[in-house]
Amino acid sequence: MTEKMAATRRWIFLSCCIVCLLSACQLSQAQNRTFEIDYLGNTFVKDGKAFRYVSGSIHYMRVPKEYWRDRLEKMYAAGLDAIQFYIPWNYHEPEIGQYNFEGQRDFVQFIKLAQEVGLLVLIRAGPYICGEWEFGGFPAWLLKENPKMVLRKMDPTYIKYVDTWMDKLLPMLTPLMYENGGPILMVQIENEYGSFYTCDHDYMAHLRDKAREHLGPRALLYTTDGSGDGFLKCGTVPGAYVTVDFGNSFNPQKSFQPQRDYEPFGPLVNSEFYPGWLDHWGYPHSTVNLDVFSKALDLLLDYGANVNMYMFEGGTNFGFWNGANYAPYQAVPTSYDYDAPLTEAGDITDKYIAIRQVISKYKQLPSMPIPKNTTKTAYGKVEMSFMATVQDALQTLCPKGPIKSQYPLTMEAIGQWQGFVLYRHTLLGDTPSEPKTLDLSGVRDRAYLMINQVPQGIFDRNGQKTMNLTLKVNETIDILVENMGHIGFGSEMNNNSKGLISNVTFGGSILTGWSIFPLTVENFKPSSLSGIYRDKPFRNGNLTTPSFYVGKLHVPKEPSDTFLDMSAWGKGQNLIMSSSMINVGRYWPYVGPQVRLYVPKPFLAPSPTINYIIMFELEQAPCDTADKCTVEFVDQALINAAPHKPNFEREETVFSRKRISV
Ligand code: 6GJ
Repeated sequence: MTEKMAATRRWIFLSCCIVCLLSACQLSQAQNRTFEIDYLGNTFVKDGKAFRYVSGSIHYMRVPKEYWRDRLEKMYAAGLDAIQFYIPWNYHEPEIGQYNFEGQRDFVQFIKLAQEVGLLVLIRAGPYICGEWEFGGFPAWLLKENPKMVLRKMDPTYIKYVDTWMDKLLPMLTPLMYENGGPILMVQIENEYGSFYTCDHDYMAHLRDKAREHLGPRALLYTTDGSGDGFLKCGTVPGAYVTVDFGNSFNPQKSFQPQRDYEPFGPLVNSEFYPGWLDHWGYPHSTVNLDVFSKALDLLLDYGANVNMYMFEGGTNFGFWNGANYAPYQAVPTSYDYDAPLTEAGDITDKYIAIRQVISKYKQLPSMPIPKNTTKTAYGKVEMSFMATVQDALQTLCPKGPIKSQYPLTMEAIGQWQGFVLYRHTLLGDTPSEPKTLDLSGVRDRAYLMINQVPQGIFDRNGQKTMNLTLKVNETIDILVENMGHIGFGSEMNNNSKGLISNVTFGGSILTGWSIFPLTVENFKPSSLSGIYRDKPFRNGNLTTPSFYVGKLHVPKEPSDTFLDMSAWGKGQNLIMSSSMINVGRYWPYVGPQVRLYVPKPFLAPSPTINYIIMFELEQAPCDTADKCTVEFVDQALINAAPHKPNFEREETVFSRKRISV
């Protein structure tokens, strides 16, 4: 054997020894990592020592990934032990069997980052997550598979997709469990199941067994329900630790009594203690009193409870991920600020400072300084120019062309899970000369009626659903329908189809023969359509044809966060095309309470790249004169503007307007 061969053999042997030694160390480390419940001691036990956590909710899907570390470090600096967050099914399986865990969707990276920062993790794995997230996390393609599917029970057509998703998701969590060296302490199954009418104990047992199958025999599972025996009787399942949620209470003993009814021993846990609350379009911004909250938090910690603050950092609903609640239908704005201790832009608030002070009474705060707020820049006004009506852009927005159907089809039936669909009908045959009633009672959720591209009025599931007008032969009737977000809470989740969910009638007769265009607004390209067809949209009173407007923003070498003020505009979707196309979110300033959109630094590119600001304006663009056709980038948020007239009241005036034809 040559000297070289001997040296190689020695090197290989040495390497094997090192690998074995490291594995043994990791194994012994993992064997020493335990997270359990001491029922007699009424406490969690981590690595053999009593452990109480104070955690905060943050949603990775609502914070630009470039800012994940910034927010996590701020949460750690506040004195939190852990974070808690949902994993939305629809965010990771956008189409059946197609998965996306990359970039903004890389929750494994988010978990590892949390561990790196020094935070433990509580996972809320669903499949249902609520959270004011689109459809409570359910993929809308479930409604294509079976529009009559009953969610959240052992419905075979539902549970087979749940199993496939859980078989994909849960193995991704196993190596990240605390006992395996990761930061995950516990995994929640379902979400407030006791609040849902199906109350299927077999379903909860099925989810528990599925979680146990993948996470192993020692993983701690938990459930969360409203703090009431009525909720817990359906929301709990043996083998998953019972936790509750409730808001600002000055009587922890009373508030925790329902949990004690189901867990007579073990740690007390409030999994959703609310420093703030959610908003809905058209309703005042929700706030929670600082002093009341601080006192209630202090009482909880003094009582020895484990507490998760929902939300600690809300973030924002980029794109179409806003959810909705029902009673009546109420969609959630783009901002998910939640009056949280960290604003949607990650800024420190007085609530953050108060929480840090309260926590400091019960534990040593980390020595790290509180990270600074990010810079916000007012980039000023941007002149916008009309580019194209939605009809002009149809080829771009719907490259595959329309689906032909005798009757209108729902969005789900044509495979459109979010956003917009244009329904087109050309009037044939003789038509009544006098005005007749056009009935769009099946509108889900808002519709913009155009005839030969001239806007005629707005229909809303909460407001006007009919309109009297005359129609003439060969006129093109376009109905642009907007999905404002699938309902994510309550029994109406089972009645959640979008688009036109029933036939359109005119004078009592059903209109048949439709061309249905599913639209992808992110397909719009600023350069592709400029001035090809016309130099302005059609106008009817204060309504303009749903159209695209584009402006250019140049930012210096180092961009920063900013806020888009579009208060002179009506309602629509904002997109920014810089180094990529970003769907920033919905705007609806005249309804409020949100009037400005948070535009985080990662959405902008430095000069010489041009940041194309794209407004898909559905109702009224302020663009009769160039000096008014602007948007403005400012350095402060505005999410608590007093709502103007409720949107459908405003539309009454529109319907009284006489039709014009061109
Ligand atoms: C929690 O229950 C939920 O677990 N909660 C709400 N529930 C729905 C009530 C509708 C009127 S609203 C705020 C929170 C979050 O949605 C959380 O995900």
